[in-house]
Formats: sequence, structure tokens, C-alpha cells
Amino acid sequence: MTGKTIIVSNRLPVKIQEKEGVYHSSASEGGLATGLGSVYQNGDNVWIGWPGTEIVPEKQQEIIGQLHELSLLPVFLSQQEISEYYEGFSNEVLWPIFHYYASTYSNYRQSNWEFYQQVNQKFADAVLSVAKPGDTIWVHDYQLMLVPALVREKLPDVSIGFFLHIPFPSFELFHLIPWRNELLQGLLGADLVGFHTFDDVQHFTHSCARLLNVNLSANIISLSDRLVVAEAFPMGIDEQKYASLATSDQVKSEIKQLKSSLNGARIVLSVDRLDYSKGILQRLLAFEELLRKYPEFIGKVVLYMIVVPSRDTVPQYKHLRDEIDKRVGNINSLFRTINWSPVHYFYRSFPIETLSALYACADVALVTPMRDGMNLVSKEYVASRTDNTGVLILSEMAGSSRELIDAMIVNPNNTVMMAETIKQALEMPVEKQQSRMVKLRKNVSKFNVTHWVKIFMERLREVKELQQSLHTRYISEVTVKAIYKIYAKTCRRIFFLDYDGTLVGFNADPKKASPDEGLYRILQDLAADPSNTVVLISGRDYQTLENWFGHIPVTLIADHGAWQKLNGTWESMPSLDDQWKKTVYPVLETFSDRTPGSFIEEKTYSLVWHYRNVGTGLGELRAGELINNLHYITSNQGLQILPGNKVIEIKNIEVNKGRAVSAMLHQSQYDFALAIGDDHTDEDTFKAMPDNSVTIKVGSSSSAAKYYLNDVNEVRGLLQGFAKAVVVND
Ligand code: GDG
Repeated sequence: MTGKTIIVSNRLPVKIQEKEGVYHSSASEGGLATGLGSVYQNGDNVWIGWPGTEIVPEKQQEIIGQLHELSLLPVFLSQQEISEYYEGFSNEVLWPIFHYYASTYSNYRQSNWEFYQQVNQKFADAVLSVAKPGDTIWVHDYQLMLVPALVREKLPDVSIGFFLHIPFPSFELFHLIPWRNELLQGLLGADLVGFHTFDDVQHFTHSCARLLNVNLSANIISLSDRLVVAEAFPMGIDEQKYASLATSDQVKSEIKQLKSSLNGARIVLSVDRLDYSKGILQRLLAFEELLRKYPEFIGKVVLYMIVVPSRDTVPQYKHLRDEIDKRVGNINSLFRTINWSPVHYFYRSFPIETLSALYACADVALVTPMRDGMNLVSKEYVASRTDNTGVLILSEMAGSSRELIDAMIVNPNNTVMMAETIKQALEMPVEKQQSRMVKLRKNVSKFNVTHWVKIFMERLREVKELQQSLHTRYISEVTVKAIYKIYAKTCRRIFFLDYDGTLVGFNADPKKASPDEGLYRILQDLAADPSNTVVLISGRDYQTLENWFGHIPVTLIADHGAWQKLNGTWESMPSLDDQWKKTVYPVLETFSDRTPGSFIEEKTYSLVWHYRNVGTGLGELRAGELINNLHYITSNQGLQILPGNKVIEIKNIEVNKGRAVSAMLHQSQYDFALAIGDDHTDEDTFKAMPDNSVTIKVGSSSSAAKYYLNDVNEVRGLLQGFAKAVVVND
């Protein structure tokens, strides 16, 4: 990579603290800081973010200087910006919705949204103050979803990646947010949008398709100027750090102290930031259930619960803290003995060495969030188990449960089952613990944070290359001029033009997509030149083509080549059979009955199932099912199944546009041949064209065509130019 890399996140990877008017910075141990350390501390690279505290204006220059030494660039935020952008919008709108806490905790205030926009602009300005074309920018997390588009606006060709650390919710939740479209458009400023899991990718692409009406093909979103790739990159940790910490002298002595303080009681460990998404209250209920149902554990097991203070200025978090206090008090008062307390609860953070000692000591780690993007604690526990013992109980709602499949997976709402699972974990024989832990450790070690950074950056480079290769295929003005020049010098020319999606846009009712005056004029002008043969080659039935174009001097090929109008009369391909329709029609009928908005079109030699008016998602789902069913029925019947633009067409294998095109090309010698089309069926046309011809696909997805144009308007513009081309070049 040539340019520098710029990391952008809400918080810088250092903590700034003020002591008697002097500011000090100390490194933060977060997973992101560790993983990206190797990136931002290299060459000209830089990390942009908020220093985590309000800095008075007269001290800002000094802080900029201090942080510059560490390759960091601060974005200063006022108290009001922090409370509206960070606490108000990020933590009271995005966080709850994205963690499936819609109605209870989300608060939609216009002024919070305005501050979110304003602060995102501030971050984008900071990026733009250092970014140059050729640089790579990697933006992190839900606080900065608008930054990619804001940067793209000013630096259209720069490489931008975005990674979301929290889950992306299903459409049903996401579309509740009043500013959902703006948020998606912000993200689509990136070239690559990364998530922890494949579910998140699907939720995101689905929301884009439903709300923005963009073209979606698997995980690729096509915009008019670019394509954007969405992909899962499960984040890892610095597993070696945790493994070696666990065996360091300092940690060993902490382990000793801890063990002696517990009088041989076994440890169930829980570590989280204070957050309602972490399932802390449910976990306490499960532990209480364990003690109630299995009193043999009284005096033998403790729940060691660390809750790291976080966002406690937000009212819901304060309330949660009070609830935890109450429930811990309740359990302790119910079960405590003279020399044993069931819950050891700490509402504060500890140095990493203490955390590591706890990971190394804990017989069971109880990681049961209600919803979590990934959850690094589960991976840190695994990495710390250097002797391969210990049991991880993991919520199925944590992103990490997709990878750590050898954990004991639980539903965090099922407190009864969680209690049973804790019991099983405490009673699990060592060999069984080891056989599970070995597999878990392999996974955590292979997919570590360095690997995560590496594959994200590699993919971002690949996406840029993909975009560039497509870009070169887009017909530039220079190419258009060259085509017009050749056109002007030739005298036996043929044009194969598809109709729907090429010459006219799509309409919910196919009958309404009729030609307009402008299109008639373009075709008539083109056909007026005696050197030109203009062929309309469509999947439409011949009656429709006759009605629409019978009166103008163009050659018509209907039904993908099953019908042709030669010398003024329509002729069908000889010896085509349509008996198969009797078996296929009832299948299509069943699907139409089950899928509101879909309908069947019958043509002479084909049947078409249309699903343009079916809700997004359901249409695609049914289309997939239909294709599966049809494959079974149509095998050995000489039929082909053609998925098109919101249609599935079934027809005889002999009928395809390519055959019709070849036949026409053989009838005469042409010195200029051009074909334009937009869907699967036009690929046969492109393949049948001679090497020196001009083939153009409408839309930028992969194709056998040499070039592509974006839409119908661009096609019409190109065709209009031919009439003028001759005049200019004469
Ligand atoms: C977000 C997403 C996603 C905890 N207590 C102490 C301490 N910690 C450290 C842990 C761990 C980190 O905090 C917590 O990370 P999680 O991943 O568990 O959760 P979030 O903070 O909610 O993170 C999450 C993550 O982003 C990364 O993408 O996995 O889903 O919500 O590293 O070790 N560290 C120290 N003392 C403590 O007392 N030093």
C-alpha cells in the first residue's frame, strides 16, 4: 500500500487524566488498541479520536503536541457534544436498538441527532486535515457511522473501511430509527463494511436493500459510482499476551493470594462493563437458582463478579447498578455462612494482572450476555487457560458463540437451564474439560487480533482493486468517442438491443413499461440510416413487440429467440415442444398462491414467474425455493431455468438469444456490431458476438460484456450520439 493508514474511533487508545492542572496520558489495554497498535505506530500512520475527557481550550495545543509524539490526533469535544452525541444519540438510541432493546430504552431526540451529525463532521474534518488521495482510512463503531460518507464526499477515491463492533440488528428493529436511511448512507461511504458475524452482514445488506433501493447481489451492494462489500471479520484478541501473563510471576503471586482468600471454594467468574445487554441480572438469578436447587454447593462455590463502571451518567445504567446491588445483597443475605459469601461483587476495574489471575483461577467462566457483538472476555478466558482446564459457559447471543462452539452454549433468558449448566460445568471431569478447551484455544490462537487486522486490510485492498477493474470497464467519454469514430467509418452495421431494463426502466406491471416518444425517436433515427440494422431482441411475447414496434423499421426477435419477424411476418422456431408446460404450470401456480404479489406470465414457448411486487426478502426466498423445485421437475425435459431481474423464466433449451443472434450474424457480413442488455439472458447475446464488436451491460455486475453503463438514460444517450457521430465525422 502506498499511502498512510488512518484509524478513526470515538476514543483514542490512551487515557488522558488531569492531576493538578497537568494532563497525563497512559496507554489503554483495550483489544482494539492492542490489535491496531502495530498499524498506527508505523511511519506516518495516525489514530484519530476523542481523548476521553473535556480539555480546556488553552490546554488543547499542549495536548495535541503530546499526542502527536504517540501518532495520535485528538478530536476535542465540549460537554454538550459529549452528552448529546455520545450519551444521547450513540448510547440512548443506537446502543439499545442495535442490542434489541427497542421500546424500553431508546429515546429519539432531534437535537441528539443534530449533535451526532455535527460531531461526525468534526471527526471527518480531522480525517480530512491529514488524509491524502492514496491513503487508507479505517473507521470504527456505531458512534461514527456518518464519517465514511462525509470523508468520501471530499476524497472520492480514497480507500475507506468501516467496522461495527456491536451487532447490526434485524430490519424490524433498525427501521424504527427515524434517521435510518442517513445512517446507512453514511456507512455506504465505505468500500468495505465489516461486522463480527454473518448474521450482522445479512441484517445490514437486507436493510440497505429495503430502505435504499440499492442493487444487492449476495454481500455486494452496487451504488451508481462504486460497489461496497459487506463481510464478517470476527475480531480476535492478543492471545499470547493473555497466555504469557497467566504464567508471569506477578500473576502467579496474585493467584496464590486469591486462592488462599477463598478457602478452597471453587470460582465461577463473571466480567463485564456495566450494561443491560450483558445479562448480569439474569446471571445472578441463575446462580441463586443453583444454590437453591443444589444446596450442596453452599460454601463450596463463589460467583466472582466484576462489573466495570461504564456510562453511569445514563439513567438506565444507574438503575441497573441499583438492581445489581439489590440482587447481590439479597443472595448474600439468603445464603451467606460465617466464613463464606456466595457473591463477590466488585463495581470497579482492576489492573490486567488481577484480571489475568482471575481468568487463570476460575473453574468456570460465565459469559452470558443478552446480546453482544463479539465478547472478548470469553476469548480472554480461553487464552488464559494454559493448562487446558476450565469450562466456558457462553450465551448463544454473543457473536463469539459462532466460533467458540466447544463452549457450553446457553440461552441467557433461561435461568433454570443456566443453573443446570453451571452444575454440569462444576462437575465436568478434567479430561472432558481439556478436550473442549484444547479446541477452543486453537480457535482463539488462530483467529487472533493480528489476523483480524490483516484480513480486514487485505480485503479492503481487494475491494479497491475490484472497483478499479470495474471502473475501467465503465464506458468513458474517450471510449464512446472511439466507438463513434469506428461507427462513422463503417457501412454495414448491426445493433442488438434488449428492451426491459435496457431501453426502458422496470415497472411493477410489465404491461405498463411501454415505449415512450423519446425512445421511438431514438430507434427511428438509428434505423433511418440505411447502413444500420436495428434488432430489438427481447424476452417479451411477439404480440407485445408487434403492438409496440410493428410500425417502425426495426427487426424484432421475441420470446428470447423463439419468434422472429422476418420480411414482415412472424415465424416461430421450428419443432419446439410446449407440452412440458402442463407439468410446470401447476408448480408455478402453487408458488403464486403462496406468495402475494407474484404472478405467472405464459408465452408461446416459455413460462415466467414474476416477483417484482413481492416484499424484498420473501420474493428472493421463494425464488430460491422455486428454482430448487424446478430443477427436480425439469431434469431430462430439455428445459432451462433462467433467473432474471425479479423473474424466473422456464423455457426450451434450444431457445436463447445467443442462437438468434448467431443466426442473424451469419446471414450477412457486418463491419460494426453492437449489443446492449441488462440480465442473464443477454449474456448469451454477448457470448455470440464477434470479438471486435462492442458489448455493453447495463449495471456493473459481472458479465461477458466488454463495457458497462449505469442505467437506461446512459444507454439512450449513447444511442442518440450515433446519429450525430456520422455528421461530425463526415
Ligand atoms: C464492544 C462490544 C465486542 C473488563 N474488565 C476489566 C477489563 N475488561 C476488558 C476485558 C475486555 C473488555 O474490557 C470488554 O470487552 P467485550 O468484548 O467483552 O465488551 P465491550 O466492552 O462491550 O466491547 C463487544 C467488542 O466491542 C470488540 O469488538 O466484542 O461485543 O460490545 O477486553 O478484558 N480490563 C481491565 N480491567 C478490568 O477490570 N484491565
